[in-house]
Amino acid sequence: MSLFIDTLKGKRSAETPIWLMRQAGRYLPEYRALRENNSMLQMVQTPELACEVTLQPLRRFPLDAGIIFADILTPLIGMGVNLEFKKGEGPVIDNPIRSVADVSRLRVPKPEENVQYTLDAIKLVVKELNGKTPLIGFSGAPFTLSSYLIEGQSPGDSDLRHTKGLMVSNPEAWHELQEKLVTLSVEYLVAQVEAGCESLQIFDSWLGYVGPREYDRFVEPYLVKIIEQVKARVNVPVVFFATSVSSLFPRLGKLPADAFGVDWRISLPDAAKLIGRPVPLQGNLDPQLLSASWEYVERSARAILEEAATVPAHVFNLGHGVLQYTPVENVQRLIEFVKGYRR
Ligand code: 1CP
Repeated sequence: MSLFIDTLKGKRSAETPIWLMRQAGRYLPEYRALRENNSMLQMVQTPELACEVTLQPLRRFPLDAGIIFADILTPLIGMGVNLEFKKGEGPVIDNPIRSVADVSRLRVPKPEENVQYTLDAIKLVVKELNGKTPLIGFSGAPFTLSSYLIEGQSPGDSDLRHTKGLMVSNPEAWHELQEKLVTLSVEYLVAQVEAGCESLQIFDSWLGYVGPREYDRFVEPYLVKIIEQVKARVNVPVVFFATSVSSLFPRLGKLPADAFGVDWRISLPDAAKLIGRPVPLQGNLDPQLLSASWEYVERSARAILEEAATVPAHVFNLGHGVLQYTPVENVQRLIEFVKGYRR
Protein backbone atom coordinates (compact mmCIF):
# COMPACT_ATOMS: atom_id res chain seq x y z
CA MET A 1 0.00 0.00 0.00
CA SER A 2 1.02 3.60 -0.45
CA LEU A 3 0.08 7.00 0.93
CA PHE A 4 -1.62 7.89 -2.37
CA ILE A 5 -3.75 4.74 -2.63
CA ASP A 6 -4.57 4.77 1.10
CA THR A 7 -5.74 8.38 0.83
CA LEU A 8 -7.95 7.61 -2.18
CA LYS A 9 -9.50 4.87 -0.07
CA GLY A 10 -10.39 7.49 2.51
CA LYS A 11 -7.58 7.09 5.03
CA ARG A 12 -6.40 10.32 6.67
CA SER A 13 -2.68 10.68 7.37
CA ALA A 14 -0.53 13.46 8.76
CA GLU A 15 1.21 13.64 5.37
CA THR A 16 -0.64 14.74 2.20
CA PRO A 17 0.17 12.84 -1.02
CA ILE A 18 0.83 14.89 -4.16
CA TRP A 19 0.94 14.34 -7.92
CA LEU A 20 0.22 16.85 -10.69
CA MET A 21 -1.98 16.50 -13.73
CA ARG A 22 0.27 16.79 -16.84
CA GLN A 23 3.32 16.31 -14.63
CA ALA A 24 5.09 15.11 -17.77
CA GLY A 25 5.12 17.70 -20.51
CA ARG A 26 6.56 20.75 -22.12
CA TYR A 27 7.50 22.66 -18.94
CA LEU A 28 10.29 20.06 -18.48
CA PRO A 29 13.46 20.62 -20.58
CA GLU A 30 14.10 16.86 -20.82
CA TYR A 31 10.57 16.41 -22.28
CA ARG A 32 11.15 19.17 -24.84
CA ALA A 33 14.46 17.55 -25.80
CA LEU A 34 12.74 14.24 -26.65
CA ARG A 35 9.84 16.02 -28.28
CA GLU A 36 12.19 17.85 -30.67
CA ASN A 37 12.76 14.64 -32.60
CA ASN A 38 9.44 12.86 -32.01
CA SER A 39 5.82 13.80 -32.57
CA MET A 40 3.34 13.58 -29.71
CA LEU A 41 1.89 10.40 -31.26
CA GLN A 42 5.31 8.81 -31.74
CA MET A 43 6.06 9.44 -28.08
CA VAL A 44 2.79 7.82 -26.98
CA GLN A 45 3.05 4.94 -29.44
CA THR A 46 6.65 3.96 -28.66
CA PRO A 47 6.58 2.15 -25.29
CA GLU A 48 10.22 3.01 -24.43
CA LEU A 49 9.60 6.73 -25.07
CA ALA A 50 6.28 6.76 -23.22
CA CYS A 51 7.98 5.00 -20.31
CA GLU A 52 10.86 7.49 -20.28
CA VAL A 53 8.52 10.50 -20.34
CA THR A 54 6.36 9.03 -17.55
CA LEU A 55 9.47 8.61 -15.40
CA GLN A 56 10.94 12.08 -16.07
CA PRO A 57 8.97 13.97 -13.37
CA LEU A 58 9.36 11.04 -10.94
CA ARG A 59 13.15 11.26 -11.22
CA ARG A 60 13.14 14.96 -10.42
CA PHE A 61 10.48 15.24 -7.73
CA PRO A 62 9.34 13.21 -4.70
CA LEU A 63 5.88 12.60 -6.20
CA ASP A 64 3.46 10.08 -4.68
CA ALA A 65 2.15 8.77 -8.01
CA GLY A 66 3.04 8.54 -11.67
CA ILE A 67 0.55 8.79 -14.54
CA ILE A 68 1.13 6.83 -17.72
CA PHE A 69 2.11 9.03 -20.65
CA ALA A 70 -0.68 8.69 -23.20
CA ASP A 71 -3.62 10.85 -24.20
CA ILE A 72 -7.36 10.49 -23.74
CA LEU A 73 -7.66 10.69 -27.54
CA THR A 74 -5.21 7.95 -28.60
CA PRO A 75 -7.72 5.07 -28.07
CA LEU A 76 -10.02 6.78 -30.61
CA ILE A 77 -7.59 6.07 -33.47
CA GLY A 78 -8.58 2.39 -33.52
CA MET A 79 -12.25 3.37 -33.84
CA GLY A 80 -11.41 4.64 -37.31
CA VAL A 81 -10.82 8.37 -36.91
CA ASN A 82 -7.81 10.27 -38.22
CA LEU A 83 -6.27 11.89 -35.15
CA GLU A 84 -3.39 14.29 -35.43
CA PHE A 85 -1.77 16.59 -32.88
CA LYS A 86 -1.03 19.72 -34.87
CA LYS A 87 1.54 22.29 -33.81
CA GLY A 88 -0.18 25.21 -32.15
CA GLU A 89 -3.67 23.82 -32.82
CA GLY A 90 -3.80 20.79 -30.56
CA PRO A 91 -5.72 17.66 -31.51
CA VAL A 92 -7.48 17.57 -34.90
CA ILE A 93 -9.76 14.87 -36.36
CA ASP A 94 -10.34 15.47 -40.09
CA ASN A 95 -13.21 12.94 -40.37
CA PRO A 96 -15.42 14.01 -37.45
CA ILE A 97 -18.58 12.13 -36.44
CA ARG A 98 -21.69 14.04 -37.51
CA SER A 99 -24.40 11.49 -38.43
CA VAL A 100 -25.95 8.12 -37.50
CA ALA A 101 -23.98 6.53 -40.34
CA ASP A 102 -20.72 7.98 -38.96
CA VAL A 103 -21.51 6.54 -35.52
CA SER A 104 -22.39 3.12 -36.99
CA ARG A 105 -19.07 2.99 -38.82
CA LEU A 106 -17.04 3.44 -35.62
CA ARG A 107 -15.30 0.25 -34.56
CA VAL A 108 -14.84 -0.81 -30.93
CA PRO A 109 -11.50 -2.64 -30.98
CA LYS A 110 -10.10 -4.56 -28.02
CA PRO A 111 -7.33 -2.69 -26.18
CA GLU A 112 -4.77 -5.33 -27.26
CA GLU A 113 -5.47 -4.49 -30.93
CA ASN A 114 -5.77 -0.78 -30.36
CA VAL A 115 -3.46 0.50 -27.63
CA GLN A 116 -1.04 -2.34 -26.96
CA TYR A 117 1.70 0.31 -27.00
CA THR A 118 0.23 1.95 -23.87
CA LEU A 119 -0.20 -1.42 -22.13
CA ASP A 120 3.46 -2.20 -22.94
CA ALA A 121 4.53 1.23 -21.69
CA ILE A 122 2.68 0.59 -18.40
CA LYS A 123 4.52 -2.71 -17.94
CA LEU A 124 7.89 -1.01 -18.53
CA VAL A 125 7.10 1.79 -16.05
CA VAL A 126 5.79 -0.57 -13.37
CA LYS A 127 8.96 -2.64 -13.68
CA GLU A 128 11.14 0.46 -13.28
CA LEU A 129 9.13 1.78 -10.34
CA ASN A 130 9.49 -1.61 -8.67
CA GLY A 131 6.64 -1.09 -6.19
CA LYS A 132 8.02 2.24 -4.92
CA THR A 133 5.44 4.52 -6.55
CA PRO A 134 1.93 3.63 -7.78
CA LEU A 135 1.02 4.33 -11.41
CA ILE A 136 -2.27 5.92 -12.51
CA GLY A 137 -4.08 4.75 -15.64
CA PHE A 138 -6.77 6.86 -17.27
CA SER A 139 -9.43 7.31 -19.89
CA GLY A 140 -11.53 10.14 -21.21
CA ALA A 141 -15.21 10.08 -20.24
CA PRO A 142 -17.76 9.43 -23.01
CA PHE A 143 -19.03 13.02 -23.10
CA THR A 144 -15.56 14.54 -23.47
CA LEU A 145 -14.44 11.90 -25.99
CA SER A 146 -17.64 12.53 -27.97
CA SER A 147 -16.96 16.26 -27.98
CA TYR A 148 -13.58 15.70 -29.71
CA LEU A 149 -15.01 13.07 -32.09
CA ILE A 150 -17.89 15.34 -33.11
CA GLU A 151 -16.22 18.77 -33.16
CA GLY A 152 -13.03 17.39 -34.75
CA GLN A 153 -10.96 19.96 -32.85
CA SER A 154 -10.65 21.41 -29.38
CA PRO A 155 -14.36 21.49 -28.36
CA GLY A 156 -14.16 24.89 -26.69
CA ASP A 157 -13.28 26.55 -30.02
CA SER A 158 -16.83 25.87 -31.25
CA ASP A 159 -18.69 26.02 -27.89
CA LEU A 160 -19.56 22.35 -28.50
CA ARG A 161 -21.95 23.40 -31.26
CA HIS A 162 -21.99 20.11 -33.21
CA THR A 163 -21.85 17.98 -30.06
CA LYS A 164 -24.95 19.52 -28.52
CA GLY A 165 -26.61 19.57 -31.94
CA LEU A 166 -26.18 15.82 -32.40
CA MET A 167 -27.07 15.10 -28.79
CA VAL A 168 -30.49 16.78 -28.86
CA SER A 169 -31.48 16.39 -32.51
CA ASN A 170 -30.31 12.82 -32.91
CA PRO A 171 -30.55 11.17 -29.49
CA GLU A 172 -30.39 7.67 -30.95
CA ALA A 173 -27.06 8.35 -32.61
CA TRP A 174 -25.88 9.98 -29.39
CA HIS A 175 -26.85 6.96 -27.28
CA GLU A 176 -25.24 4.52 -29.73
CA LEU A 177 -22.05 6.57 -29.61
CA GLN A 178 -22.08 6.62 -25.80
CA GLU A 179 -22.52 2.84 -25.67
CA LYS A 180 -19.54 2.35 -27.95
CA LEU A 181 -17.40 4.70 -25.87
CA VAL A 182 -18.46 2.99 -22.63
CA THR A 183 -17.35 -0.40 -24.00
CA LEU A 184 -14.07 1.04 -25.36
CA SER A 185 -13.27 2.82 -22.09
CA VAL A 186 -14.22 0.00 -19.71
CA GLU A 187 -12.02 -2.47 -21.60
CA TYR A 188 -9.19 0.06 -21.77
CA LEU A 189 -9.33 0.93 -18.06
CA VAL A 190 -9.46 -2.74 -17.01
CA ALA A 191 -6.52 -3.56 -19.32
CA GLN A 192 -4.46 -0.76 -17.75
CA VAL A 193 -5.00 -2.25 -14.29
CA GLU A 194 -4.13 -5.72 -15.59
CA ALA A 195 -0.91 -4.21 -16.98
CA GLY A 196 -0.05 -2.83 -13.53
CA CYS A 197 -1.86 0.47 -12.81
CA GLU A 198 -2.99 0.81 -9.20
CA SER A 199 -5.50 3.61 -9.62
CA LEU A 200 -7.67 4.99 -12.43
CA GLN A 201 -8.72 8.48 -13.36
CA ILE A 202 -11.61 9.39 -15.66
CA PHE A 203 -11.26 12.81 -17.32
CA ASP A 204 -14.43 14.68 -18.31
CA SER A 205 -12.71 17.95 -19.13
CA TRP A 206 -15.56 19.51 -21.16
CA LEU A 207 -18.47 18.50 -18.95
CA GLY A 208 -18.71 22.05 -17.59
CA TYR A 209 -20.50 23.07 -20.79
CA VAL A 210 -23.50 20.87 -20.00
CA GLY A 211 -26.60 21.94 -18.08
CA PRO A 212 -28.29 19.77 -15.45
CA ARG A 213 -31.18 18.47 -17.59
CA GLU A 214 -28.86 17.31 -20.39
CA TYR A 215 -26.45 15.88 -17.81
CA ASP A 216 -29.24 13.73 -16.37
CA ARG A 217 -30.38 12.49 -19.75
CA PHE A 218 -27.33 12.31 -21.99
CA VAL A 219 -24.33 11.98 -19.68
CA GLU A 220 -25.02 10.47 -16.27
CA PRO A 221 -26.24 7.00 -17.35
CA TYR A 222 -22.94 6.35 -19.16
CA LEU A 223 -20.73 7.62 -16.35
CA VAL A 224 -22.55 5.29 -13.96
CA LYS A 225 -22.10 2.39 -16.39
CA ILE A 226 -18.37 2.94 -16.85
CA ILE A 227 -17.59 3.26 -13.18
CA GLU A 228 -19.82 0.37 -12.13
CA GLN A 229 -18.48 -1.96 -14.81
CA VAL A 230 -14.86 -1.11 -14.03
CA LYS A 231 -15.37 -1.53 -10.30
CA ALA A 232 -17.05 -4.90 -10.84
CA ARG A 233 -13.90 -6.14 -12.59
CA VAL A 234 -10.92 -4.51 -10.88
CA ASN A 235 -10.37 -3.43 -7.32
CA VAL A 236 -8.61 -0.06 -7.59
CA PRO A 237 -9.75 3.46 -6.62
CA VAL A 238 -11.45 5.38 -9.43
CA VAL A 239 -11.14 9.19 -9.44
CA PHE A 240 -13.53 11.31 -11.47
CA PHE A 241 -12.23 14.67 -12.73
CA ALA A 242 -14.02 17.45 -14.59
CA THR A 243 -13.63 21.23 -14.75
CA SER A 244 -16.14 24.07 -14.29
CA VAL A 245 -18.66 21.67 -12.77
CA SER A 246 -19.24 23.22 -9.34
CA SER A 247 -22.94 23.59 -10.22
CA LEU A 248 -23.10 19.89 -11.17
CA PHE A 249 -21.40 18.62 -7.98
CA PRO A 250 -24.67 17.69 -6.24
CA ARG A 251 -25.35 15.38 -9.20
CA LEU A 252 -21.77 14.15 -9.66
CA GLY A 253 -21.66 13.26 -5.97
CA LYS A 254 -24.11 10.44 -6.73
CA LEU A 255 -21.65 8.73 -9.10
CA PRO A 256 -20.03 5.57 -7.69
CA ALA A 257 -16.53 7.13 -7.97
CA ASP A 258 -14.11 6.71 -5.03
CA ALA A 259 -12.80 10.27 -5.18
CA PHE A 260 -13.32 13.52 -7.08
CA GLY A 261 -10.89 15.95 -8.67
CA VAL A 262 -11.74 19.59 -7.95
CA ASP A 263 -10.63 22.50 -10.14
CA TRP A 264 -9.58 25.88 -8.70
CA ARG A 265 -12.93 27.62 -9.16
CA ILE A 266 -14.30 26.40 -5.83
CA SER A 267 -12.77 25.74 -2.40
CA LEU A 268 -12.36 22.13 -1.25
CA PRO A 269 -14.79 22.54 1.71
CA ASP A 270 -17.45 24.07 -0.59
CA ALA A 271 -16.96 21.24 -3.10
CA ALA A 272 -17.26 18.68 -0.30
CA LYS A 273 -20.57 20.20 0.80
CA LEU A 274 -21.99 20.11 -2.73
CA ILE A 275 -20.78 16.56 -3.40
CA GLY A 276 -22.72 15.67 -0.29
CA ARG A 277 -21.04 12.46 0.81
CA PRO A 278 -17.70 11.85 2.55
CA VAL A 279 -15.30 11.09 -0.32
CA PRO A 280 -11.62 12.03 -0.76
CA LEU A 281 -10.95 15.09 -2.89
CA GLN A 282 -8.01 15.83 -5.18
CA GLY A 283 -6.86 19.34 -6.03
CA ASN A 284 -6.97 22.26 -6.35
CA LEU A 285 -4.26 24.91 -6.94
CA ASP A 286 -4.88 27.18 -9.94
CA PRO A 287 -2.24 26.02 -12.50
CA GLN A 288 -1.73 29.60 -13.68
CA LEU A 289 -0.79 30.68 -10.15
CA LEU A 290 2.02 28.11 -10.08
CA SER A 291 3.88 30.66 -12.23
CA ALA A 292 3.49 33.40 -9.57
CA SER A 293 6.20 34.36 -7.04
CA TRP A 294 7.15 31.51 -4.71
CA GLU A 295 5.68 33.50 -1.79
CA TYR A 296 2.30 33.54 -3.51
CA VAL A 297 2.47 29.86 -4.45
CA GLU A 298 3.36 28.92 -0.88
CA ARG A 299 0.56 31.01 0.57
CA SER A 300 -1.94 29.40 -1.84
CA ALA A 301 -0.70 25.87 -1.18
CA ARG A 302 -0.86 26.41 2.59
CA ALA A 303 -4.41 27.76 2.31
CA ILE A 304 -5.47 24.65 0.35
CA LEU A 305 -3.84 22.32 2.89
CA GLU A 306 -5.57 24.15 5.75
CA GLU A 307 -8.94 24.07 3.98
CA ALA A 308 -8.43 20.35 3.34
CA ALA A 309 -8.39 19.72 7.09
CA THR A 310 -12.20 19.69 7.03
CA VAL A 311 -12.62 17.29 4.07
CA PRO A 312 -12.59 13.49 4.50
CA ALA A 313 -9.20 12.93 2.81
CA HIS A 314 -7.05 14.99 0.43
CA VAL A 315 -4.62 14.35 -2.43
CA PHE A 316 -2.83 17.56 -3.38
CA ASN A 317 -2.91 18.39 -7.10
CA LEU A 318 -3.48 21.33 -9.38
CA GLY A 319 -7.01 22.25 -10.42
CA HIS A 320 -6.02 21.28 -14.01
CA GLY A 321 -2.79 20.42 -15.85
CA VAL A 322 0.69 21.97 -15.42
CA LEU A 323 1.02 24.74 -18.02
CA GLN A 324 3.86 24.95 -20.50
CA TYR A 325 5.54 28.08 -19.12
CA THR A 326 5.49 27.02 -15.47
CA PRO A 327 8.91 27.48 -13.81
CA VAL A 328 10.34 24.05 -12.93
CA GLU A 329 11.66 25.56 -9.69
CA ASN A 330 8.12 26.37 -8.53
CA VAL A 331 7.00 22.81 -9.27
CA GLN A 332 9.95 21.49 -7.25
CA ARG A 333 9.31 23.81 -4.31
CA LEU A 334 5.55 23.13 -4.32
CA ILE A 335 6.09 19.38 -4.12
CA GLU A 336 8.70 19.73 -1.37
CA PHE A 337 6.45 22.11 0.55
CA VAL A 338 3.46 19.73 0.43
CA LYS A 339 5.67 16.76 1.36
CA GLY A 340 6.99 18.67 4.37
CA TYR A 341 3.59 19.84 5.60
CA ARG A 342 2.02 17.97 8.52
CA ARG A 343 -1.51 18.29 9.69
O1 1CP B 1 4.15 17.95 -26.54
C1 1CP B 1 2.95 18.18 -26.79
O2 1CP B 1 2.57 18.86 -27.75
C2 1CP B 1 1.96 17.47 -26.02
C3 1CP B 1 0.97 18.18 -25.19
C4 1CP B 1 0.18 17.03 -24.61
C5 1CP B 1 0.57 16.20 -23.52
C6 1CP B 1 1.80 16.32 -22.67
C7 1CP B 1 -1.03 16.49 -25.11
C8 1CP B 1 -1.80 16.97 -26.30
N1 1CP B 1 -1.38 15.39 -24.34
C9 1CP B 1 -0.44 15.19 -23.36
C10 1CP B 1 -0.39 14.08 -22.40
C11 1CP B 1 -1.58 13.82 -21.58
N2 1CP B 1 -2.87 14.17 -21.88
C12 1CP B 1 -1.59 13.08 -20.38
C13 1CP B 1 -0.35 12.34 -19.86
C14 1CP B 1 -0.07 12.32 -18.46
C15 1CP B 1 0.64 13.51 -17.88
O3 1CP B 1 1.69 13.89 -18.35
O4 1CP B 1 0.16 14.03 -16.86
C16 1CP B 1 -2.91 13.07 -19.91
C17 1CP B 1 -3.44 12.47 -18.63
C18 1CP B 1 -3.70 13.75 -20.88
C19 1CP B 1 -5.16 13.87 -20.78
C20 1CP B 1 -5.87 14.78 -21.73
N3 1CP B 1 -5.60 15.03 -23.06
C21 1CP B 1 -7.06 15.46 -21.39
C22 1CP B 1 -7.76 15.34 -20.05
C23 1CP B 1 -7.17 16.20 -19.01
C24 1CP B 1 -7.18 17.68 -19.30
O5 1CP B 1 -6.11 18.22 -19.50
O6 1CP B 1 -8.29 18.26 -19.33
C25 1CP B 1 -7.47 16.19 -22.52
C26 1CP B 1 -8.69 17.08 -22.64
C27 1CP B 1 -6.54 15.90 -23.56
C28 1CP B 1 -6.61 16.41 -24.96
C29 1CP B 1 -5.35 17.07 -25.34
N4 1CP B 1 -4.20 16.41 -25.68
C30 1CP B 1 -3.21 17.32 -25.96
C31 1CP B 1 -3.75 18.62 -25.78
C32 1CP B 1 -3.00 19.90 -26.00
C33 1CP B 1 -5.09 18.46 -25.37
C34 1CP B 1 -6.08 19.55 -24.99
C35 1CP B 1 -6.54 20.23 -26.21
C36 1CP B 1 -7.74 21.07 -25.99
O7 1CP B 1 -7.62 22.14 -25.36
O8 1CP B 1 -8.80 20.68 -26.45
